[in-house]
Amino acid sequence: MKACKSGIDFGLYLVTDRFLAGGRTLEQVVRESVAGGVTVVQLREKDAGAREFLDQAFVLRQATLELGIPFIINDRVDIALACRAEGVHLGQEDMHCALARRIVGKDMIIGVSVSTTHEALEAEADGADYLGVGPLFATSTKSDALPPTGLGVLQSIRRAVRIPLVGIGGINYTNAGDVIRAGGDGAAVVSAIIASPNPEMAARALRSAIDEARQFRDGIL
Ligand code: TZP
Ligand code: MG
Repeated sequence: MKACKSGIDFGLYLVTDRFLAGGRTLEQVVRESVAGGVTVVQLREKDAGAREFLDQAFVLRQATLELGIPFIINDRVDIALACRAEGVHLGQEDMHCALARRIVGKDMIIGVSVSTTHEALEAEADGADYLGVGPLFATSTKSDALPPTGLGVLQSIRRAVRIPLVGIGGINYTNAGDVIRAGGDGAAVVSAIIASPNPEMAARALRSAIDEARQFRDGIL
C-alpha cells in the first residue's frame, strides 16, 4: 500500500447514495460494508439541502468514528468542516481545490475528481491529497457522468502525478483488480455495495479482488 500524507488506506472507498439503499439507512449499509472491508466512506448527497445533508453527516461521522474509518464529504467544504470530517471531495465544477485548501487548512484531506491528465496535474499542483479518476467504466449511478475513460487514462495519470489515485465508475468485483493493476491505489464504488442485498458480502468480494491485485503488484504473490 502506498502511504500518503494522512496514512489513509484508499483500497475500498465507499461513496453513498441513499436512493440505492433500498429502504435501509445509510448508517446500516455503512456499518455492514465496513465489516466487509470498506476502508473509506464518502457521504454524497446530491439532492439534500444543507440541514438534511448535515443531519446525515453527523450520523455517519459518529458511525465512522466508532468504526475507525476516515470520513469524507462530497462537494461541501462547509459541511466537511461542520461535522469534522477527515476530508472533502471536490468535482471539476465545485470550489477550486486551491481555494478549498485555504479554507480547510493543511490537515484536511482534499480529493478531486479528474478525467484527464491535465486535470490531474492541476489538482496536484493545487494541493489535492488524492484524485478520483473516472468514470472508468459505464455507470448509471451518476446521471451527468462523462463517457467512460477506460483504464488507459488511469495509467497515464499514474505516470504523471505522485498522489494516491482512486478509480471510480462502474467498478465491481470482476474489474476492481484491473483498476489496481492499472495504477489505482483503490477503487471507489457506489452501486456495487449500496444496492447490494448484502453489503458486507459485496464489500468482502471487492476487497479480496483488490487485495489480491495489490499483492501481485507489490510482488508478494
Ligand atoms: N463519479 C464518477 S462515476 C460516479 C461518480 C460519483 C458514480 C459511480 O457509481 P457506480 O455505481 O460505482 O458506478
Ligand atoms: Mg462535486
